Amino acid sequence: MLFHRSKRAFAALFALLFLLASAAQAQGTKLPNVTILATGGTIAGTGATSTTTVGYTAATVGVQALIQAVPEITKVAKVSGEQVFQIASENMGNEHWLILAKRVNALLAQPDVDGIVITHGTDTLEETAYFLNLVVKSKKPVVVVGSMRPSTALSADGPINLYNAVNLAGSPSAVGKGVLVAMNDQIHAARDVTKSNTTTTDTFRSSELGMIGYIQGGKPFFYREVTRKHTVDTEFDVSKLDALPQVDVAYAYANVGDVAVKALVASGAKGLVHAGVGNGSLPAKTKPALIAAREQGMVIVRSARVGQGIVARNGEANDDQLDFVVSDTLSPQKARILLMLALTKTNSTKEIQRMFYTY
Ligand code: DAS
Repeated sequence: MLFHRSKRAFAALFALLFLLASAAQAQGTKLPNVTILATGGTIAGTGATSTTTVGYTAATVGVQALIQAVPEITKVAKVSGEQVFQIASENMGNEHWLILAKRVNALLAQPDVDGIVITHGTDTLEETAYFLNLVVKSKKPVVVVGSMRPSTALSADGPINLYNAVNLAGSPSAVGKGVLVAMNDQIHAARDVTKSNTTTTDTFRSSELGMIGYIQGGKPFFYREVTRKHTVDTEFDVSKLDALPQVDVAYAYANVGDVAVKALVASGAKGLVHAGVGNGSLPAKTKPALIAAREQGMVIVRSARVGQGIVARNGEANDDQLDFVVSDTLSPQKARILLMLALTKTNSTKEIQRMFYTY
């Protein structure tokens, strides 16, 4: 009798241990839930032949086909896909950004979404990434990815870039890092990355400020943190916005006049970024138009076309006297994004300058 009881007790104990081991094993290999939001670009592009790496058509392959082309991603994440847009990113606009940002925030608020990958054209990828860096309200990873060769090309870089991006978006080490750009086995912070070459696969660079990590064998390795505020720490909220203020960029060069500045002012811009030569210098033929614009209430940001370095306040112009803002190290195209969002909060140049030293 005693033997039979102990036999039953042993069997029950074994069954319990087996269940616990299975649960632990399942927990240990629980795949992250990653949503892929597809917007178009070369990563979704097709060319006439396998050697067509320029002159292809961007934004033709749908999100499900992108996912099916890389079955390996189903081994590293539970992936779902949404086709948010299907455009070449030179056509990305403020209205697209607002739709995308609201969808990203809605998804990240769901407990069953661990991270998001956004497939995107490379031409304005850095701008979308920076915009999202300022308006996403979650610490969960958001990874923007593209490719320089269409999906039909020899050695297309899209599949491995997508595989890396999904791994990164599902990685706990990417939590709280801000919006990331994953290209060419590298991890870049949204604020400092830029497309630096028209066609090569290593085009995305963070140059002097440096990328923040690598992806090797599908695993992210981080080596630095960004110092500027992003995502949950920003003061910007687009959830109730249907439009963004018009902000444009005027480019400086030898012999430039004031035609472009005057035209942008006349078009109703609320803010103007001047992509100055050198340290954000203002050509004599342009300066009076910028001063007049400021006197009409436009906020003027002095940026620089050179690509690296700090635009010094009161350096090449008396910003205190002119009541101009300087862009710090932000490129003209990213200074435009921050100025647009700043103008949704304030017109105070003092406040806006603080924002340029904060984000
Ligand atoms: N036209 C480019 C774009 O969509 C193609 C690309 O590089 O993604 O940004």
